[in-house]
Amino acid sequence: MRILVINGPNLNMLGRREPEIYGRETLDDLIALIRDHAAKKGIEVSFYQSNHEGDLVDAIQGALGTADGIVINPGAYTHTSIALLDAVKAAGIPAVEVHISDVTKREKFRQTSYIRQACVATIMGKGFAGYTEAVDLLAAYGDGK
Ligand code: CA2
Repeated sequence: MRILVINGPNLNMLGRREPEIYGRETLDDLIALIRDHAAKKGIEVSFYQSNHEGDLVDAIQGALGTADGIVINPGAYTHTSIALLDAVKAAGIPAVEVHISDVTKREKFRQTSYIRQACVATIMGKGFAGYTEAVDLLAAYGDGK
């Protein structure tokens, strides 16, 4: 099982601003948490972060043939990007949408998710634990196939 974990715009700023929403831990801390969790389960994980929509599209397309599942926090592109939705559909790889915060309890503009309709599940409001839950979900999904 190989899982690609993708983080979108501004998630490289984790731990540096807005700790009341996103916590005090950094993107490197998040990567270490997922890496340790996956290693215990024998799951191969790789990581990608970009602030650029087209680069995220390229990363999703690049998962074809190299990953069996995608965990994606598209950041603010969740709420705007049909290109990311199309990329997940085109790749045809099971994907789980993750948000650190509970977007349902935030501003109205965060209530739309384009990518959601191409994802097998959405996990939100669980902090960094949402990513490890997504890894487990994809592993179980893969076993069921
Ligand atoms: O809750 C999430 O994970 C979000 O995907 C995070 C996005 C936001 O636009 C979505 O609505 C919900 C923003 C990521 C920004 O991350 C920052 C981290 C630290 C400091 C500033 C921004």
